[in-house]
Amino acid sequence: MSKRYTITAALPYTNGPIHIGHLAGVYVPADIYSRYLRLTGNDVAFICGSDEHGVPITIKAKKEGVAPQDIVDKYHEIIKTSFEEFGISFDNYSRTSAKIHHDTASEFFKTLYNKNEFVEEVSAQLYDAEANQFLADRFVVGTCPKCGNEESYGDQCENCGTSHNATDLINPKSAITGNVPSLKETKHWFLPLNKHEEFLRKWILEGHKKDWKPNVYGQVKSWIDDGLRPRAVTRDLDWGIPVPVKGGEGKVLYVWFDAPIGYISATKEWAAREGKNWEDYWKDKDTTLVHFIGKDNIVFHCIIFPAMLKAEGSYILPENVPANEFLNLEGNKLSTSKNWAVWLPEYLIDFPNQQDVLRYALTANAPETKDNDFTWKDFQARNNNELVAIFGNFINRVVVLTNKYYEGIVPQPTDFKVIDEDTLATLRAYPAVISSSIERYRFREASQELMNLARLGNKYLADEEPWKTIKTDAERTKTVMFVALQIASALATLCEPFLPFTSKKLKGILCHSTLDSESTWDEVSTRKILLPASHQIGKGELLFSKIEDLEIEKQRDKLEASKKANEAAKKTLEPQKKEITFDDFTKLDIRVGTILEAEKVPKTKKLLVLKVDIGIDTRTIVSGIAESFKPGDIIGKRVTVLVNLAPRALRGVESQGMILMTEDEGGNLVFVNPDIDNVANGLKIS
Ligand code: B3M
Ligand code: ZN
Repeated sequence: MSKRYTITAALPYTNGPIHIGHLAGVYVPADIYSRYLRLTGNDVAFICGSDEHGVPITIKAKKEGVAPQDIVDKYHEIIKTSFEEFGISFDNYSRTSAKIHHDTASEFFKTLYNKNEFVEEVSAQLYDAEANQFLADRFVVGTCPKCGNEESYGDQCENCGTSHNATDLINPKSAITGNVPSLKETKHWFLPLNKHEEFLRKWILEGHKKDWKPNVYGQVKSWIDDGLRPRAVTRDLDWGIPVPVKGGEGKVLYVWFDAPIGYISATKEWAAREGKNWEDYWKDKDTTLVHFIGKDNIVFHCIIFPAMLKAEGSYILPENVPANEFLNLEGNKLSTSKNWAVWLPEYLIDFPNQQDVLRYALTANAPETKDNDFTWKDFQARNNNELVAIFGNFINRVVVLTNKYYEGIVPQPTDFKVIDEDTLATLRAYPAVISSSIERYRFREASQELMNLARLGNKYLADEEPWKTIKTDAERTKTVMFVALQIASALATLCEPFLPFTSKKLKGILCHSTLDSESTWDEVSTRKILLPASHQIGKGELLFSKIEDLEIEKQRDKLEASKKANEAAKKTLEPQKKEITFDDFTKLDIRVGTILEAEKVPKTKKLLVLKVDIGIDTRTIVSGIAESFKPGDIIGKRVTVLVNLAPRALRGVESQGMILMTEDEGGNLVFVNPDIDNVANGLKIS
């Protein structure tokens, strides 16, 4: 029975191109699912678009010295084009800078505001006085209060997935200047998640225990069990959707408030274009809503967005959120900023017309239940040993022999033996087998079942040996080739969600379009005959070709090069700071000194307490260098000291200055010291 589905795929941030991690985690499974639903006769809106707000984009723009709009325009085009070329069959790929989205998100905010669903509160937020800016989200890094990861962002820890408020971070530091932020009061609107806790508990913990993936359910449960707190949904930033209510001047919506609404605005845009009613896809209880996301997005899609939808009141909630785990690359975490990735646009150039190879390799090795590793060797093996040796080989034999023996005309079968009947019966079971895996979001398993169908074909040919019987038993050969052609036709239909380009090519070879009617997914089970006798098929054409070692080596060299470039980039220099006057400079009192004593500050990892002779006196300085130097090794070291820095207490010890440090080639801390020894302590640096 035809049903209506709204399928969403996480909106990628437009701060870089798409890589294999995004594809394996979100877009390939979402595309398989959507294509499958369409093939089985459902009404599908497969929705995505660019996520163009948020701090990562501002940071990228700052780094490149351009406006955020330039960054999003550039990557929106790159991402959209590469998805199209890769065969991701979105019904609409929109963007959150579109007017329709700004309007939709503003309206949504106003509705919640008018319903009193927000808590308005003035609170102290992290502020970087030098940058003259509040430090929201990725503008601040610090230690995660939950797992201790020292590089957690203000809104989320990428290590443990926890989402928190920036003020929860331990030892926060500005990502802009590196400064320790101060606190400054500012007004924000908070979504009181605590108010929705009961509903979330019932809806997910009681309602979806069985059908949600254990990794998703487990994460959600632990958050709810920890107790939900209000989350700010506005920010003091200048890039984003302006807060549309009084008092919101100069503030924007939190990117995670506006981005999921992007699914709704993209659906509206599509519906207007197609003459449909968007509300059918978001407000009709009979519509099934499914969000495809990566595991770092779980809290936003399972807790925050549903709470927003619930608070608004007129929307349906997701039926499932089949989040994947992460894909690593050759043993290391994928990273846009570290350029450790296989980028989709580059893949499309390096492997022209081989979209399906990557689709298959990523599906067969999808990180569905745990993090997985992509290796170029595995990619090569999936292609050479499965796509070429099993699928391609079977099709090639069937097509070549049909052309050779019967000039491409499907022969009339005669007597079916048990093996023929059994093979056809097994074939007819495949749609249900593959469906069952897909409907449970087990795409790896589904792809393996598809390959098993090709294996069935190969085994059948190997057992029946038509190339031998053609010399001895013409009638038997006809039946065997007829059966083999039915398998080929079934493969053409059933591979479509996974290998859409191959499906198209294969349907072309088998001339599906000249059939009275092509069998649907379900009819592969129910129709007795998929390719009738007398049907003319076309000439053979290779579906897949072997990938040689050389090509794989090239890709590995590329990764090696990006590793080196990344290391070099680490050493690229920070841009010059804001100009200062000579007077500013003369305020600094920097002198030569000698370290006389050094000791670890108890219970700290990084801190040493030093006694330093700076000529005018001997003073105590606490320095964060304990991970780089043993106390005993630095006694007697000549150092350069900023001596008139206001004293401050670090772990209960008053520090009366700062030792100047820099890094060597390998990124290790080193002292900045006079280059000859006979410089007296206390001499000023000028
Ligand atoms: N832009 C986050 C990400 O790429 C993101 C998803 C938004 S979905 C509404 O991880
Ligand atoms: Zn953490």
